[in-house]
Amino acid sequence: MTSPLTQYSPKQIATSLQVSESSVKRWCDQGVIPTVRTVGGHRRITLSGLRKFLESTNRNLVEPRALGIADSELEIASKPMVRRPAIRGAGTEPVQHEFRSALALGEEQRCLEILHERLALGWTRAEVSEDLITDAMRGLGDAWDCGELEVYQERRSCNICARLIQDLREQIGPLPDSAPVAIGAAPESDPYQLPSALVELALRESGWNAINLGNDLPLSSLVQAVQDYQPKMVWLSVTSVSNADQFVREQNMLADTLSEDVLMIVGGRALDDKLRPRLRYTAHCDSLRHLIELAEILKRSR
Ligand code: B12
Repeated sequence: MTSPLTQYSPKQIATSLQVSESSVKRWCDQGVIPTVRTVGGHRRITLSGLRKFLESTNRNLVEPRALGIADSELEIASKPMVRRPAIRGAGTEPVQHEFRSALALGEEQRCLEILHERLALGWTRAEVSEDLITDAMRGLGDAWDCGELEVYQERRSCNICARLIQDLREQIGPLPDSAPVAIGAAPESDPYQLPSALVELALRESGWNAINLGNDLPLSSLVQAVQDYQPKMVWLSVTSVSNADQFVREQNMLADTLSEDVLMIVGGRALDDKLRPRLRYTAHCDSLRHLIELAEILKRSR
């Protein structure tokens, strides 16, 4: 049985919470985690101090075994240390683990804080979104596929992400009238909302007056929008295609209506090696980072 006075280093605590060691040290120095010092001045956290921290911040341990705490000991505290869901994903950084876990639990405020902490470190909104939101939604999708997540958790996560993206978008503020216009959407029968919203965010951040026209948009309506907006760029985000022949026909019709100086950028997980060669477009991007690099080059060359 672990004693309440057992001491842990910030590194062990960081691993158990799946956050960075520097976050733990900061919390120690701010008094958020009750801390004792060794004779040599090193920070140490007792099990009872850790419990107080978990209670006051409504957190749970992700990896209790990093502290040598057995499952049977998890309920020794007045409040049980409930194991947070460890959602696997491509991102291995502690902050990505924490974001995925907070999102799965519906902790919107914590997700927002994590995004803002990253922005404060100098990351762009596009980078932060791709590293945290895209990564987490993919991880949650896999967890749902493996039966480790309830459908409602996936739906709730999607709604939270839509609000987080909206928050990041609002921070950018209005763009000058001289900003080049870009419009885009996810095509008819594609229910996915987040990718096109993220493309809009990334483009706005790099100075394009980007307008996301949403998901499940008939391409004939996008053709009309091209006439109304006279954009310099049109994007399509394609995650799901129900009828490939019809999609190819309509996408090519859209491409044909664009004048030569209008860029057609396509992306999305449905554009595989079979579908892509059948489409007409200026460039294919598989990520926001890729898009930004391209958008910067294009803006400079105009
Ligand atoms: C949320 C979600 C849904 C929601 C979407 C709700 C909404 N309002 O958006 C709903 C409930 C509709 C849904 C339904 C289904 N889903 Co679903 N879904 C997901 C999930 C968990 C997240 C999708 C998401 O938003 N990802 C985050 C975005 C931001 O990431 P992204 O799409 O990769 O986009 C990035 C890049 O690709 C790129 N990009 C994308 N587009 C573009 C465009 C341009 C121009 C550029 C530059 C870049 C770019 O940049 C983006 C940002 O980084 C995924 C898991 C996953 N791997 O993504 C499953 C997933 C896609 N779904 C899946 C399945 C199976 C389904 C259903 C069949 C389930 C069912 N049995 O009903 C249905 C099918 C619906 C349909 N008609 O196709 C599978 C697909 C498996 C496959 N073989 O294709 C996945 C992979 C889950 C899984 N692991 O099994 N789903």
